[in-house]
Amino acid sequence: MIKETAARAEPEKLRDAEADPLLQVLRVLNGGRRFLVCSHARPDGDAVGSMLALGMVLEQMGKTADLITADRVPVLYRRLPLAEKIRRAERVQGVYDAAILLECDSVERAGLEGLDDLFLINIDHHISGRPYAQLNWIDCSAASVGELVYRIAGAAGVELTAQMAACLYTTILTDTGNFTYGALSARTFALARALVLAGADPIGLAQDVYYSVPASKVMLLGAALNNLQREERMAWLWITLEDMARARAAEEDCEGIVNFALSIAGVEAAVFLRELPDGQVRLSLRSKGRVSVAAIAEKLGGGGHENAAGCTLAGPLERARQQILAELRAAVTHA
Ligand SMILES: [Mn+2]
Repeated sequence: MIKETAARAEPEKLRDAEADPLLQVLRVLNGGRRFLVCSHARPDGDAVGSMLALGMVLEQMGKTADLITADRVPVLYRRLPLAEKIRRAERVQGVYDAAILLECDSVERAGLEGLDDLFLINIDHHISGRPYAQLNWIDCSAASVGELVYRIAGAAGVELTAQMAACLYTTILTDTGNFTYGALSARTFALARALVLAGADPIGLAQDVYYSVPASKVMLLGAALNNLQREERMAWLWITLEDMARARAAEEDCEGIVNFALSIAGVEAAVFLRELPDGQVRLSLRSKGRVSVAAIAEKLGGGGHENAAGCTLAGPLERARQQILAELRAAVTHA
């Protein structure tokens, strides 16, 4: 490739190095040799895509990067370039100059043992993001944490390869629900354009995510829709352990089911409840309009974005359902 025509992420404007978290991150990356890149347990498209892209950025910078998650990469994202580089582990071992945690609102969220002894860099775009690390960069205006990785690439001056662009495009595609929600702005589309120009294939990537769904997921959706209930501006649906077994479903098959409840006209808040093997209940909360599900999730020990959040409640399912509906009812009434 001719150097002059190589795609690059937009370079950042002149910035105050002391105050600027991006430049602080870059300084640590420039100063080190070996890095650990992690994201949250049960990784989603943003987690996987941004980990892979950051790994590529570091490699171009002449660094070594180990990519580790607590749970395996979901089937939908295994076709991303170099997805096989992400290793599943329960604990991290080895000597690293820093561990970069992508969209984890706490060290625990990574689900990995052994992170506490490392120099931690926390890069997040969630409203529930907390400055728990030695270095924190939390920007809620980013549509995906991949957008922040793109800015690292720009600041580092590395070449925006087609593989990197594909991973970053997927982070935006999935975190905005196919460009329909989240921190979506003209800037998001400008970024998507830059990534397509750099070689991301928007049709192919959308087909990998939205039209390559395992049959088990569609079966599970059927069971969930069978349990769909509505009360004025709220809708909810749930899955029992028995539903999971009958559909031969994996945990990742639950992703996105809540959106079907939210898609109903006139519904402003939706929740998907899932019975966990340990008896607890996992909740995915979504809203459109003014209802903040982040506030509700945080109150119940979880976190997330204004319109997309989650938390885990004590079981049984019926009790968790009553609890969340009471919270949602209050929030919808006051919104
Ligand atoms: Mn994200």
